[in-house]
Amino acid sequence: MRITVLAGGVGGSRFVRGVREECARRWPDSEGGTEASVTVVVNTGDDIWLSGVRLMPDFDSLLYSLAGVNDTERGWGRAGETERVSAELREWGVGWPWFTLGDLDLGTHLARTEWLRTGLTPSQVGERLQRRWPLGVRLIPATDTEVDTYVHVDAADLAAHDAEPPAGAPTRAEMHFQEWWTRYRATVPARAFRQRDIESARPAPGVAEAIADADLVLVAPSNPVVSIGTIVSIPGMREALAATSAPVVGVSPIIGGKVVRGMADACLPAIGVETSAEAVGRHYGSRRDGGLLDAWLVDETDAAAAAALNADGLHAASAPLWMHDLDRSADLAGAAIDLGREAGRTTGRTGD
Ligand code: FO1
Repeated sequence: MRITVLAGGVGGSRFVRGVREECARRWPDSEGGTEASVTVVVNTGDDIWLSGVRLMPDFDSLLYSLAGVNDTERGWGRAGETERVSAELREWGVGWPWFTLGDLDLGTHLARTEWLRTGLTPSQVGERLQRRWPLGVRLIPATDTEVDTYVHVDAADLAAHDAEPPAGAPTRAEMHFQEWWTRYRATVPARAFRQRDIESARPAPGVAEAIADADLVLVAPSNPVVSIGTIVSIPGMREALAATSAPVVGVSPIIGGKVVRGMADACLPAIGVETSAEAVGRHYGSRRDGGLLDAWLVDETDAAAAAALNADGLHAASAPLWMHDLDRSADLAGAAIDLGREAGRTTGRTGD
């Protein structure tokens, strides 16, 4: 069984741990792992150069979480972290005072930056990083091109947070996604999201094959705008998803009109999509209408959305989406795998 998952960071990490666990239950190997192969195509739109190092937050969230060395409270960074270097950087005025680079985390960024400087690509660096811990799944950055996300805001909205802009200042401002999220906590209304150089990006080596050869493609409950949106905006990605014989099953990141984690509700208005399981399902669209999905999984509290979507030709079902613990995450992954089987039967795409 070959499963390919499109995922961002925090929501994606919990979901991918569930997929790995459920695969070990359904297709066990002799070492307590799984014979199934799971490939995760990881969002790179959150990536940033900061304090002289390259950060890949969503990749690192998945790496640390799947390796079991992640800080489970904060949802990012390493467990048992210290911040001595970060305090020194603040003293020197290097980097962002509102953005903490932990000492262990800096080890990862320094290793990545060194390997990039010797000429390795981000996907080759990713392959090196995951050699250290046997994750049981393969992580691939969605593209080897730097496609950092910038957020466009109105200068007037920004002024509400900062000093008065000088007279004649432009009415529009833009900032890196990480500043919008970590400094302003997504409270400055986002008017648009733009990934730098995305038009010249291509899926990283192995990504198109992982989609083409999959028996099932899963779209994790990650941010539909800046995570899943970035991945599918990479030229060639939508074509690969349209062409695969595998069913494509998405999991809603919105439950009962509320975002599960992160800031999807602060991103969706910028693309004119309501914060609901139904609206995001319609936004992704059904594959036979040129969209992404063969099926869409919503929470039981959104069962009415499933009925409405089924009536409109998008195969939808409901299941418990809250990933309170590993068991619940595995159950959710199982529901998505079963929905893929069902969808495969109706669309004739079974991935085999
Ligand atoms: N998020 C924060 O809210 N504050 C931070 O200081 C912060 C530091 C940080 C350092 C490395 C890294 O990989 C992630 C970090 N994050 C921080 C989380 C990051 O903004 C998120 O992981 C995603 O980019 C947003 O989904």
